[in-house]
Amino acid sequence: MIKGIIFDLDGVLAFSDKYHYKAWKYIADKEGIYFDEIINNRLRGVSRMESLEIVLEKAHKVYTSEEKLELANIKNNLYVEYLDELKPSDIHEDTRKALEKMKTEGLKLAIGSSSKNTLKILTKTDLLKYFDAIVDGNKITHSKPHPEVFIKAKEELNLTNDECLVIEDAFSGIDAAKAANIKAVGIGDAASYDRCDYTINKISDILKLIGE
Ligand code: B16
Ligand code: MG
Repeated sequence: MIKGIIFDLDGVLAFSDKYHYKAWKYIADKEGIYFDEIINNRLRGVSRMESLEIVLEKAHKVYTSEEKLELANIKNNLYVEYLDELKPSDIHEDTRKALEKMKTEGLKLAIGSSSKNTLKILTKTDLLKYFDAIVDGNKITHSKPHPEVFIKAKEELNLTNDECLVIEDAFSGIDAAKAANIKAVGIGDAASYDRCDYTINKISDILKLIGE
């Protein structure tokens, strides 16, 4: 029986993924590096520094560690500026209603995100109040596809693997859920991934999936 849902954040609950794209595109253009939506999809769920390594794959020069750190900082400052635009109405009505219903039904809810900006996103969008546990990029050593983030979220909810579902938009996130031995639900970009246990179109579909 499912007692808890572990949500990825960027690209699942909040559409902050579009801001990640804009900020990385700025870095790529500034450095004269080719970057498109397909490359961007590989950054989903992956940590900031690992994302930068993927962006730099198409670079024409080798970057020092200091240069990489500087680029990552510029990207993050820009991204955080974009996040200032986030507001509660940016969350899809279906998502907010589904979260309300999940709370009423007594389900435990957690965030399992690679982002170090999780708290800012949850605060700006007024989502913080729904969550019993938040495991984010500040609490983990290894980012997705490593299972650490979901194992910690499950532990913080005090539930077993079989009692949880992970909701993800990233291939790396689906791999992380499978590595944690938790059933993986794909949405958005990840819905085309054959490792998903289930796929959904919108957050309220989870309620149907678990028979609530
Ligand atoms: P930050 P998620 C991930 O969040 C994003 O999908 C990924 O694109 C980003 O690089 C990563 O967080 C780190 O984010 O730079 O804000 O720490 O999808 O796991 O919620
Ligand atoms: Mg995501």
